[in-house]
Formats: sequence, structure tokens, C-alpha cells
Amino acid sequence: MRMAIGQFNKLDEVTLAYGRQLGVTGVQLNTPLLPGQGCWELADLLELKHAVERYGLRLEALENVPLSSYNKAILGLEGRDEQIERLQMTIRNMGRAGIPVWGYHFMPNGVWRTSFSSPGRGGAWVSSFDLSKVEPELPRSAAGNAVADGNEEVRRLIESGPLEIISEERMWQNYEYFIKAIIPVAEESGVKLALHPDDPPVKMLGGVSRIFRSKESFVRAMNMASSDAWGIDLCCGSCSSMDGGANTVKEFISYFGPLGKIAYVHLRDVRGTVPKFEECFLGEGNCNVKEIIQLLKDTGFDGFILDDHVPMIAGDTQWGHRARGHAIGYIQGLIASAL
Ligand SMILES: [Mn+2]
Repeated sequence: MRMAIGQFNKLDEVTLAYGRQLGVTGVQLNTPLLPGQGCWELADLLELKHAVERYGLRLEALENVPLSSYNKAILGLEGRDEQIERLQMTIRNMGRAGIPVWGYHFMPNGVWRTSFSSPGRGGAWVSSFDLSKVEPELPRSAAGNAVADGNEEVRRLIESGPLEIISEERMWQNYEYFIKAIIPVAEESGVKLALHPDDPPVKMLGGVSRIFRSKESFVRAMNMASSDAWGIDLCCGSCSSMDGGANTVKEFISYFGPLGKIAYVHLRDVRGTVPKFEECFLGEGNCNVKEIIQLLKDTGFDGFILDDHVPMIAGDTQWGHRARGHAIGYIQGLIASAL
């Protein structure tokens, strides 16, 4: 097990030096800002990889492409084949560039929170979600001015969503179509696909059904793909917010770890479970993080771990250098003490 820094969309030398100084060994980027139109070009990917390697780090994974380049695939809309073709080109180019993992999610309207400034420990800001503050079955066509609480973020998410209600059955059909088209390309290219759980893991938001909100749904997806190239971006924070909380996180690890399906880990936590939870510092959430690290080790996980989201602490940067320094050190200590 090893640590990476990431969740930024472009490399800068200060952050890479910072990662080296903290002792991480790898880098992940989330939706890197690359020039390709709906597809990332080989030359740009190679440049990114070499820039990371010049700092003595490894480019572990890229997570997410712009949603606009596969939203039709997620929603099953006309034009999805063109988007899938370009995504196949991206995956082929990642393979040629030697970038081994592509993380993705299946939420056409993204991650939802109802606040980004809930009070956390010592006045740190944490994000939170409260289902009672949204109208989950409201698609864009019905949104109008009716958004609960007048929450601007929620309004933006609804307005980025589809015009009509998308059923769970249709989302499964869309996923099947999508994964069966890209998994053979991922296999040939030597790229592992890592599926992130729905966040928050509730039945529906913005009129779109959320299908990846339980361990069983991941088993179904794994069987659909039936490939060594199919894997999970195990977001402990998202799994901890599912029914079952900490036990659900442990069930995911105990089931998928021995199968070699955990491509990498987002190690963060929340307090509470759906319908209402808030993010928090490691060690004060639903999970015993020491137990999680030990279980990852015991079930054979040997990939990289990322801090994912962190609270906004006093005097910090937007990316969160201070809070990430804390989270990374916390995880490194637990990795070192795992038996
Ligand atoms: Mn995550």
C-alpha cells in the first residue's frame, strides 16, 4: 500500500515538490485539463506522465473525463456512440502512455452536497448532505424556481441534469451498454477501469436514478463486465455514508479485496449515513480507520490510497495543503503500523 496526492486538474511544481516532501510515491489527477476535444491525445498524456516522473513520482491514475464527454453515454441519449468511440480512443492512448488506471463514475449530475460550510471540528468547514433539503425527483424540466432552500449548488446540479426522470432500469441498461463497449478496449490496452460509488448513495437525485449505492450493485456491475479490467475506486467516504456505515465499508473490502477488484482507495470518512451525513476528519467518522487499513492489507490490497476530500481548515488553500498534509500523515502512520 502506498500514498498518492491528487484531486487537482493540473500539475504545479510546488504541489509536486510538496508531495515528495510528504513522502508520497504517486500522483492522481482528476479531470486533467488537457486540450483534446472529447478525447485525450497520446502526446498530452505522455507529457503529463513525464512531468510527474521528473519529480520522482509515478502517475498512478487519471480520474474522470469532463462529464460533457460521456453524459450521453450515462443517460443513454442519442450521440452516445460517438462519445463512447472517443472514450475508447482516450483509453487506448492511456494504455500507450503507460497510465494504468482510469477512474470514472456514473452520475450524470455529479456529487451532491447541500452545504460546503457545515461546522466541523474546531470550526473547520465540512461538506454535508441532507436529503430533506432537496427534491430528489425533480428533473431539469420541472425545476423552475422550486429548488428547496434556494440552494444555489443544488439548483446548478438540477440544471445540469436531464429533462426527464431516468429510471433505475434505464440506468442499468445504460451502464451495460457503456461497460460492454469500453471494457474490451480497456482489456486490450492494459488499463484498469475503476468505478466510483454514487455520492451521495441515494435512490434518485435531480430525477436521475443512482444505481451504485450498495455492495450488491457493484457485484452486478462486475458480473456484467466480466473482465480483469473492471475494478472499483473504493471511496470509503461514499461507502461509509451508505446504509450500514462502517460495516458496509468493511463488507466492500472483505468481498472485493480478495478478488483483486479494488483498483485504488479514496480514504476519507463521514459522520452519519444517508439520508443525512457530513464529512469529517479521519478518526472522528463512522469508521475505525486503523481497522480499515488493516483489513485492506489482510485482504491483499497493494495499490495506492488517496485522501480524496478533506475539511477546509484555518488558513488553508483551496486545494487544502494543510488538511491534506494532516490526512496523508494520518494514513501513512496507519500503513506503517499495520501488522
Ligand atoms: Mn471519493
